[in-house]
Amino acid sequence: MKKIGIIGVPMDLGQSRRGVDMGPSAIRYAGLVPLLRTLKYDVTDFGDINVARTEEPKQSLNGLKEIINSSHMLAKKIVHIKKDGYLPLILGGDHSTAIGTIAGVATENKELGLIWYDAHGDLNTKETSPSGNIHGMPLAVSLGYGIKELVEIGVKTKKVSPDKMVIIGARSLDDGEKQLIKQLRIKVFTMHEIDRLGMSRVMEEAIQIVQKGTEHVHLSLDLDALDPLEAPGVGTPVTGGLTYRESHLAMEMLAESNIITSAEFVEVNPILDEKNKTAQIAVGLIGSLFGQKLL
Ligand code: HAR
Ligand code: MN
Ligand code: MN
Ligand code: MN
Repeated sequence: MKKIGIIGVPMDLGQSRRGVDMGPSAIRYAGLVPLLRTLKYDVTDFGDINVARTEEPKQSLNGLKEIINSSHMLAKKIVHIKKDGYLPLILGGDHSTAIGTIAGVATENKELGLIWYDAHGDLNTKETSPSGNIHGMPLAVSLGYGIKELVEIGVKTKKVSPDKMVIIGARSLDDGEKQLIKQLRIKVFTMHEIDRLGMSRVMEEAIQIVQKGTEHVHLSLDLDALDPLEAPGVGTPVTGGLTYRESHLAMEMLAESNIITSAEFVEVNPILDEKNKTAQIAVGLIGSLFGQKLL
């Protein structure tokens, strides 16, 4: 039986709206573990990373120290459960949690494929960020750009190569992010490409790119990739997003391709949600990712 190890990261210091720290609880309450067990997985919930609490007023690079610490803890925990044969499934928390997740799943000698499913690029550095919020920076950090203490977490500084990753669902990119995308030639399926090609073709192309020459593929799914009409419980909603069905199709195609070796679901904010709807969507998507079928 395949083993899945769940780790929660109750982190809300990477952005300015409180409540996303309750995301891991909301996703658990929406029935994650029982669902994975009906899908015949051996599931262990390893609980939450101990994220430092602070009620300090928000400033630029708020929470940096705490994010560095919790990212180290998360990366270490992931390395440990991977050694024990678990597929790591991380529950956020804001997207700054991806810094620790990717540091934990990236290994020294094997290249990591990466799917970044998000309305945003999260490719800012301290210099390009319009907000100073660290949840807008984790993809840049994983590519080796940004604050040194964050880039240096884990076994190597550059965890992902630009040619082994894709961004899906982007519709809010800052100027500095656009520049980095062009400079590194990152493949971005914006909403425009998804409208034109359809999700089926986009996923076929994405799977080709991320699995080339790799044995590890990580999915980083930010719930704000979905349209806020369907998934309202997120801190930085952007209209014109992916539908529920497109997102399920994407997960179903990943399940069929059998390439995913780790995943994270982030940015669920129960305070902004409607009756835990967004957490329920997250659980449904996780179900599809792990092989749940309609028939
Ligand atoms: N790009 C903006 C910034 O850097 C907004 C980032 C919002 N990020 C997330 N993660 N919700 O995708 O501040
Ligand atoms: Mn052990
Ligand atoms: Mn994000
Ligand atoms: Mn986002």
